[in-house]
Formats: sequence, structure tokens, C-alpha cells
Amino acid sequence: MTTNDVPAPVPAGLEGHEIVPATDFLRVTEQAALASARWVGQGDRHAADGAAVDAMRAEFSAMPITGEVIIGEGEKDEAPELYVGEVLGTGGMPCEIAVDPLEGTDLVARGDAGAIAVCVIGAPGGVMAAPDMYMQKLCVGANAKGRVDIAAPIADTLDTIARCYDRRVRDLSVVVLDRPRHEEMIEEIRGLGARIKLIPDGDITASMSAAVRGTGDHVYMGIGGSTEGVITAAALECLGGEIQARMWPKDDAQRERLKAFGLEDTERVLTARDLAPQPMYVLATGVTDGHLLKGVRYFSDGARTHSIVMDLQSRTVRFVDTIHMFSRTPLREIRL
Ligand code: VTB
Repeated sequence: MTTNDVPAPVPAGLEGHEIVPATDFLRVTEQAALASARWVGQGDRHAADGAAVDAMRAEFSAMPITGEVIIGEGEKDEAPELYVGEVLGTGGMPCEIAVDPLEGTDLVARGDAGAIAVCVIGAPGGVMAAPDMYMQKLCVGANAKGRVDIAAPIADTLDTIARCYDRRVRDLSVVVLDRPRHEEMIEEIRGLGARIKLIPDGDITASMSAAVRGTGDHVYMGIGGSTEGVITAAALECLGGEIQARMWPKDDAQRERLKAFGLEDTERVLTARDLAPQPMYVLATGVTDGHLLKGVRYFSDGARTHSIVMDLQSRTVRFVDTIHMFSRTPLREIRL
């Protein structure tokens, strides 16, 4: 096959519905990024997050969809907007939504790199309603897909990934969240000679980065949020990469909670098939500069955003560089 002109089959549950194209959702992450980037370095993570949430919700509300939030800002009694179970849109394409309006609220508060606005659109039943707790994750790109095992010793995993990339372990860049719970793992990776990039926050960004060639990152590993894991699973599916994950409850109450989701076996390895069985689109817009996406840049009468639109329906991955004009005609020339 030399083109991708043959349309992907209509996902189950969407038969007879008008399919809203992926790029129509671009405003959702672009507007969230534009709103929250005003808060870069202001030391106020809540304001940055609130701005992203408001903007994202407003954009979703205007879309011709009947979209149920599966992964959002929290349960209904905790979050007034984008809460789990909220139905968004003016009515139309039934879909499931997973959002992180601002992945990396502290990054924005401090003006650090790697914050994004991100959302997943899945067909009905397409996104797992994961209970919000810790999750151990191993994320790689297409080169290492099907070759790694989260239950294997780290030495074996790095050895395998190095071979997949035709290099030595010491040439790899392993991305890890900078947390005390990772101290042992970090020492082990150091002992094996691999390079490590410790990040303060943002493991969705880090996992996507590990799955895109040219970013310099080869693998993300460690314990982060489970809801971020669901979004990561959808993104890696679109990028041809792989996530392996295990729930990581921190106490008996969380272990109990897992039972209600049928996830009490914490040795069970979750894959994209569990976490995001029917993703359609994943969109992300940079808020602050990262290896994968540039952050928002403002100028006197406009702003510029950089996004990735991963679309399993049209089988495309688009990098979108958008100039947003705040006046009807630009006051200055458009720059390449
Ligand atoms: C990670 C990180 C997120 O939560 O998932 C992390 O990617 C896990 O929680 O950006 P801890 O902060 O408790 O380690 C975030 O930092 C978002 O809160």
C-alpha cells in the first residue's frame, strides 16, 4: 500500500454518526495552552491549571459531540469542571474523553520545561476509567515495542532497548521522575552506565518524547499517576510505541478501591489494550518548551503554538505550528 487513502474502519459504536475530524479538536488543546501559558513563572499552579481547565471545557462544549469525560479533573464532588462523568458538547459524535488540561502545573508555575495541554478522544468504550493512584510504567517507542518486559530486571530492559537502537547502554537516555521513591532505581540505572534525565513533573510528555525519534530520549520508566498512564497509552498507540504498566496502590484503602475496578491483582501487567482499547485521536499543545513541542510564544498582536495531532482514523501524525491573531488582520508580517 503506498497511500493511506483507504479510510480506517468506523470504530465500533460510531456507526451512522458523523465523525468529527481530529484537527477540529485542535482548538481544545491550543486554547488551553494559550490560557495557561500566561501563568508561566507566576508561582501559581492553581491559576495556571484553572485557566487551562476553563479554556478546554469551553472549547469542548462547542463541539458537535456527545463526549463523556472518563479521565478528568476528579470526581464530580471534587471538580466543578471536566469532572469524571461530565458530558460535553452540543450533541453529536458519541465519544469518550481523557484530559490533562495542564500536564505539569508546577512546571508552569516555575517556568520549567515540558508542560503540555493534552486530550484523548476515544470511541465509546475506548478509554479505561482508571482509579486515580500511582502506576508503575515502562514506555518505549516503536523500535523496542514487543521486546521489553516491565517484570524483567532493569539491566535486561536497558540491554534490550540499547540493542533495539543499535547502541550501547551508556548511549541511552532514560527519563525518570525526580522522586524519592525512585532513588534505588536511579542508582541501579546509574550503575548500569545509562544516562538519566531527571524530570520534576510531566511523565506523559516524557513518554511521548521517548517514543519519537530525534528527541534524544529512549525510554521512560518509574512510578507516576495512573490517569496520566491512560493518556500515555493512547498516545503511544498512535505513535507505534508501547506502555506496560502495573497499578501501585499505596495503602489498604487504595487496594480496596482497586477491587471495584477488577484491578486488585497488582502484578497484572496492563497494556494499551486495557488502558486505551479504542483511541481515535490524541492531541497535545506545548505550554512551555520541551524536547517534543515548543511552548507558547506571545507577541504584540498574537501568539504561536506548537501541537501534535495523532490520528488513528486518518493514520497521520501531524505537527501543527499555528499563528493565532488577536486582531482581524495581523499588525505585523507573519514569520516563517
Ligand atoms: C506524575 C507526573 C505528573 O504527577 O504522574 C506525577 O507526570 C505523579 O505524582 O505531572 P507525584 O507528583 O505524587 O509524584 C504529576 O506530577 C502531576 O501531578
